[in-house]
Amino acid sequence: MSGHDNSFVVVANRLPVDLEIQPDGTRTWKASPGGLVTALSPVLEAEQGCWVGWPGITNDAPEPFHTENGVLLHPVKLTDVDYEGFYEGFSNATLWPLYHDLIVTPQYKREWWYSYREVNLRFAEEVAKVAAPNATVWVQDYQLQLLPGILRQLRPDLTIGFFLHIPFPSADLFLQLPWREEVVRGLMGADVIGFHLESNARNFLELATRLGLEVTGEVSTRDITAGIKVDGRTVGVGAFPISIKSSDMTRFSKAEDRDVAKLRAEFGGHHRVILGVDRLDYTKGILQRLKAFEELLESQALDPSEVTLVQIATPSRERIDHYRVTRSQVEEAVGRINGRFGQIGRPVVHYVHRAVDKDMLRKYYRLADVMLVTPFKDGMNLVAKEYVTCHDDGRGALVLSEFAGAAAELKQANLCNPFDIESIKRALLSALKALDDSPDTMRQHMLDLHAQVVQHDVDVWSRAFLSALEKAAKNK
Ligand code: ADQ
Repeated sequence: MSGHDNSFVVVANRLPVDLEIQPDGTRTWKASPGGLVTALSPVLEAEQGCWVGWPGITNDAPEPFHTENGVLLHPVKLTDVDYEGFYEGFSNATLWPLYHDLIVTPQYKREWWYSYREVNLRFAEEVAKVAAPNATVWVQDYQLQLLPGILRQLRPDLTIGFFLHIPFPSADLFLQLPWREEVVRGLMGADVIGFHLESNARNFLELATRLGLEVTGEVSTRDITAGIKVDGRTVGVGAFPISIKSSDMTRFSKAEDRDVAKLRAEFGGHHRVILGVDRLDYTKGILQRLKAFEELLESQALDPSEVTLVQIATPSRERIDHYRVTRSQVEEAVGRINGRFGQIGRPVVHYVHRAVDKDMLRKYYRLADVMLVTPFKDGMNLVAKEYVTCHDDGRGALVLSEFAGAAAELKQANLCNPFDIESIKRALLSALKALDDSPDTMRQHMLDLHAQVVQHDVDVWSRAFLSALEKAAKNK
């Protein structure tokens, strides 16, 4: 499947780069944040495909252009009104909380739904224009769930895959959605629908049954053995756990390891470094992990002269209320903990609120003795996979929420329940203690985690999905 002629098209809400206009009018492109871009960029580069998406600023859509890695980017214009209704509204204040098991209450607003419908139609029209005859189109994520259905009407020749990057909730929760039939009908336009986990896929099949559709087979991983019958065809449904391009992460040169040693010295030599890396999102449980750390300092289970917490948080969805509140709670907690336990010139929590470049991020992963990944709910969580990929040296420990999709694969992690502060505290303390008391066991755990991700990297994910899609296309 080679896409030079637009025979392979990926469509996602956002392009892999964001357009930024400087005060002097200069236009620059910057990598856009998040896990979807991390996972899909290598696939598009390998396929030399076309990527249709929003360029990250409103009211502007530059002409299509090629990236230096040979991917054709095809920008779709969104107005301020679209951005508010489709993106901030329906996608991120209705669907995001609903699909993350109501960590905050979803808002159901008709104007947002109309905007979601309209923008999905616009994306579909763009794709219908650019896709070659009989092309394969791979639609990404919750912002574009109506696209498969619209696209099938506009271009019945296309083979259409859909992948959901976030969890799919139980039918009981999903059925709250006032436009539930329309969303399911939209998804049913696909030939194959992929989720991260078998449990997500089973939730979807149960929903289909409850909406009166006929379901066949049982769900499996990296294959299509279950389906839903609709309009005389069968939509394949399966689990495809996403991953990262491990070759970008694994190998550390001597010079890089020297940089890591320097960083360690800056933190005070034998200090234990605990790390968090997240988009600043209320689903990621950043505040809970800070509170757990604070309580451990308070009870003197941790000594502030021996541990440092580094929290790197990328700005995200900053105009949405819950994100603003989360940011201010996190920043208040950082200030409070440093005020209580830090020394002048030696904070106990280091916090940055910006994106860090990948090379730097790798060094922090390599440095960290314990990685804290504590989301309340997460489709997969690539940060956990990135961390263990950086530890072919067998060093370090991963504290991982049971509610991250990654927990299904990363079984040797120190699992915790992020809703229970005591559980986060226990997992962190036992990871730190085990690093001292049973280094050989911890080393074996880390090497097993590392091998799991390296052997199931993003190529395994995309190949499995695309070959399932190809099979479905042949059987049409
Ligand atoms: P996200 O919610 O964005 O992804 P995640 O999977 O952890 O979450 O991916 C985040 C990505 O952003 C990682 O590649 C990480 O390195 C990068 N990142 C985070 N903070 C950063 C920082 N400060 N600077 C630079 N880079 C940073 C969504 C779903 C996940 C799912 C992915 C992929 O919510 O559950 O795993 O899509 O499907």
